Amino acid sequence: MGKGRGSANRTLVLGLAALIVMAMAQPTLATVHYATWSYSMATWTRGKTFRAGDYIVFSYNKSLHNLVRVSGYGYNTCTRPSGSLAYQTGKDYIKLVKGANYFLCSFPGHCKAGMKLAVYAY
Ligand SMILES: [Cu+2]
Repeated sequence: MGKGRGSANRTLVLGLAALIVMAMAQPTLATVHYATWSYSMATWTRGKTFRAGDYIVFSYNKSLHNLVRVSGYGYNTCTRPSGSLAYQTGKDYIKLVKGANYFLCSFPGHCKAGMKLAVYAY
């Protein structure tokens, strides 16, 4: 009798411990950041914190702009690698990867006019 109860208590304690560990392991919820994709992106990241798995929703007029994920080189030189994918829905949901994330608009002259974004996600 006593032995059975002790075993049940041990099971309960282990179960609670497992629940606590699972609760602590829960990832924090992703944040969705909203951006109006424009020529003045230089200060958009100011005061914001980005984490890997967060989303940026880029809103823009799809007949005037697009969105291309590029490398640091592409960002610095405003060049789009040939064959790279362009998002062009006018409301693109982009998931951030850990580290640097670079974007530009590949319409002629737009990137050099400021339509580019560098986001560092932790
Ligand atoms: Cu553009």
